[in-house]
Amino acid sequence: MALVEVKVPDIGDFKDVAVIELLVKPGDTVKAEQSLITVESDKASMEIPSSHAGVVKELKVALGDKVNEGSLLLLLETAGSAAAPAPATAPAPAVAAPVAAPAAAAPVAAPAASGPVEVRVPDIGDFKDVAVIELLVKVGDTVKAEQSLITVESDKASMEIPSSAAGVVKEIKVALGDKLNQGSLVAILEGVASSAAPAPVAAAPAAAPAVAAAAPATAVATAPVASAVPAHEPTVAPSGKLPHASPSIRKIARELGVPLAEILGSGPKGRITQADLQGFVKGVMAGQVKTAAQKAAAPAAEQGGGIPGLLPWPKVDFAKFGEIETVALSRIKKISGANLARNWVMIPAVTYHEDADITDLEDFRVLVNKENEKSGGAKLTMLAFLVKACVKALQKFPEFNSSLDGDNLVYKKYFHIAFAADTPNGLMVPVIKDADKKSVIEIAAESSVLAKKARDGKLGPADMQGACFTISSLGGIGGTGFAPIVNAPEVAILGVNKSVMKPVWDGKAFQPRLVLPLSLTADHRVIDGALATRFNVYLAQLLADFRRIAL
Ligand code: CAO
Repeated sequence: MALVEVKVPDIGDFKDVAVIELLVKPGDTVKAEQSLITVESDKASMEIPSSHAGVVKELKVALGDKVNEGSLLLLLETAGSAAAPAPATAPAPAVAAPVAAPAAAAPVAAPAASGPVEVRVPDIGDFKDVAVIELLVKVGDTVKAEQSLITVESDKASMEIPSSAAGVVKEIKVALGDKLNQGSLVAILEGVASSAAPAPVAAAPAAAPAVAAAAPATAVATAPVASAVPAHEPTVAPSGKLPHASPSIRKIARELGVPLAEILGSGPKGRITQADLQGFVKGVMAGQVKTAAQKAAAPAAEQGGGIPGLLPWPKVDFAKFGEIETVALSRIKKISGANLARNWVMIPAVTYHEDADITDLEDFRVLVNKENEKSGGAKLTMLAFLVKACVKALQKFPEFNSSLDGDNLVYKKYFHIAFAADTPNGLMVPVIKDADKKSVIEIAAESSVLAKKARDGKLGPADMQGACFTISSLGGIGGTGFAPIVNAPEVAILGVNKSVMKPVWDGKAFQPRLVLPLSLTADHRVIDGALATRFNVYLAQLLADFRRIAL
């Protein structure tokens, strides 16, 4: 056993940076390069990693302390004297590398007093091909010099790229996912005033394990709830996770006293965006979300899921009864669980069943697909027909295209239809925007692209926002009916199972017909049983004779 002093490594020009987070405590076992504390200057925050593996014996810093290169952070008990991989003052490991080379960074955008100004990525050190993960401004925004324009991220760190000039954003030259390097063109400003290119602002490295789903997603079989939750909706992250957020977000959170660790990030890898922060604050203000501190202070009666009078969850020592294995719930499951529970408890939902005769529609689908096989056209899916038919039904019954907002009902005049997609990362719910303006073929092609993106973990938050109504199709798998949970703030969801040939009485004889089981769950506060059944009957009529869509 040897006692090792872990010190702040080379952090470039950063001086007197404040300790804003202690990520370990005495007794914790840490790996080499594991983050120990987070420090922050006015420009950047960064995590200081451990130079050794071992057990934390004593912390030598407290929150608020100012540290510099060489400051003693903690004493670590290591396995042996030879265990030290590098002295603490050796060059900083990559995660703490001062990628934000402060104002010394070479000016990249040519200063200009007026006229268009090109803003390019300044010197970002050794970082290459960093992906754009957030666009922080949009065309038409007025930005100040040094205001962050985009966030980029490598596998080690994220940083904000600031504007080299003040002005109005005329054009944004990058998109989410683009890979950038020093000198890459970011935006064109209508120049008002300019300065030398400021330094990029390094944010804390991605602390949470990479989650392929960029936005909230659900992994629960009966409802694609969380995945369709708009990114701004207040969602609470499991506590104990390191918040993954840019310095500016951290700063705002600190100023407002917002517990960042309790916010669920909807950005890539769970990054907390400004919208997430605002959504959380709004949620707390509206009493829809409780912080951990508020929950702890709540009376015992409220402990059962926040519902007065509900018993707490039973605590059972299962090991007393046989062998067990405990596996932590995935992040996606935790998120979706919270959303499902809320929707289940808060929505008086009823499921209505209907059979649709899709014999002719399926014949037509097969025929068109045969034709398209020769011409190489897109494959028509039953889902695409369902989307189109649902749009028509939503137009006829606008209550289904609404959302409750307190005592008001908000009717949407647009028709964005979400569909559940089963992926290796859990259930994702991409949204086909303006489905009313698209043909069935276009919807089929778009849903196939979105489903692929979902399976590849490439859906962005925008792909999953704004839904009016959701279709959950288990038709490719089987089943005869189910009761999907309404995906708040939507008011209804359509479940679909596998179509089967059934004998259907035509008044004279039984005929073999292909029957598609529909299960519509609706929020009874908005939609009563008669309306729901009318919707279902109409939907079944449309599917039975698709010519009705043209009426
Ligand atoms: N009845 C009978 N067969 C059906 C069918 C139905 N209702 N729906 C699809 N099929 C068939 C398809 O025609 C396809 O057959 P072929 O390969 O011979 O053409 C096969 O089943 C597989 O289809 P699919 O379901 O993979 O494709 P899709 O375009 O119809 O659906 C998608 C796309 C994304 C909805 C689907 O892949 C998926 O992920 N479904 C699961 C969704 C889910 O988990 N929902 C539960 C959420 S909890 O509420």
